[in-house]
Amino acid sequence: MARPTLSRYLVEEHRCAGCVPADLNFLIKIVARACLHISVAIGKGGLGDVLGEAGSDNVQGEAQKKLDVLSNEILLEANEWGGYLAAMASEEMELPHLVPNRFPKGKYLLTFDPLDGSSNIDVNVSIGTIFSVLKCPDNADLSTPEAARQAFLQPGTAQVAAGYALYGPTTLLVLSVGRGVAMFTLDREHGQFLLTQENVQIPVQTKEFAINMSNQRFWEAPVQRYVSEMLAGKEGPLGKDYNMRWVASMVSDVHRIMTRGGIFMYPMDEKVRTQGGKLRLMYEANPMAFLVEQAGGAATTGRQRILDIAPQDLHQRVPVILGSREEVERVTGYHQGAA
Ligand code: AHM
Ligand code: MG
Repeated sequence: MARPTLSRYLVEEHRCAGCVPADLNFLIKIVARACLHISVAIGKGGLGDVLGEAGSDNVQGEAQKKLDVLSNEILLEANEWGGYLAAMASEEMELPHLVPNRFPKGKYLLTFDPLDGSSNIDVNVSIGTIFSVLKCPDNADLSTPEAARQAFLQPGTAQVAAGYALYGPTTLLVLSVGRGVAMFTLDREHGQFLLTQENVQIPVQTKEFAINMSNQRFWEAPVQRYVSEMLAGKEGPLGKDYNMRWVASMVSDVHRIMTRGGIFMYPMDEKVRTQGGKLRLMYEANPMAFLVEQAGGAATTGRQRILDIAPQDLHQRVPVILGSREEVERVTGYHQGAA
């Protein structure tokens, strides 16, 4: 039997669980199409004018790559006319992008990191797009981009869908509409995403961890303890040998965990303390935490479930510890013990 397309998957999810209304279905398909276009742009590499610096900084003060800017534009243009969105927010824009008045407005909000893993763009290592969908509150003030910020400040538990596209040897779309996680592979010949795995489950235990070890001297005591116990291997208190991986593209590191388990940590450390952490809550931590929980894993800051955080700011940063449930619970327990 032919593999179901993304469109068919969404229709069937609606039919059996009612969780994908027509406008959400449309939204997800347009995001997927934008990801296909981003994938094509990335694939041009040195043959197109897509590599290198854009010559500008984003709101976080980070130098933007040409592909960061291009991916942001592709997502904005693709999504603003469809009538299902009220506004969009992105890592690359200080303020929300309101749907222009010439288009109808809808009931959803979309946030995204258009191209995650920017430091890997020019070295041909896998990168991705992360997105999250929220409902726009009925009484939201969308009169100006400044006012619209407030509408986005909802906890991760309010997400109605989240996903990522991974631009690797194959382009994948990994999606949850709140009933488990499904993976789709881009069929490049036909330009469509086909279902390749349903009901993704993250193994509860793991022997693989992902952390940027160069930050070791900045970590807090609970993470120091956990990593030193893992490094002690079979002879240590955890009684097993661990392996380490760090791609430095969150999408790739999370995808590995989705596929074969593991724990990913970008914890609080002294280098990032004043800004609250490294990764952004609204378009990195929340969508990934939603997907990981939907796949049976766990996601915390070490001190709190990520999806329960009440956001204070659109570009808020948080510590992130996610993946195989028992390992996340262990390191979260070390934080509680330390407190
Ligand atoms: P970006 O959105 O600007 O690419 O930054 C986020 C990335 C994550 O993908 C990755 O986990 C992390 O930053 C890597 O950070 P580091 O370079 O400190 O290891
Ligand atoms: Mg990012």
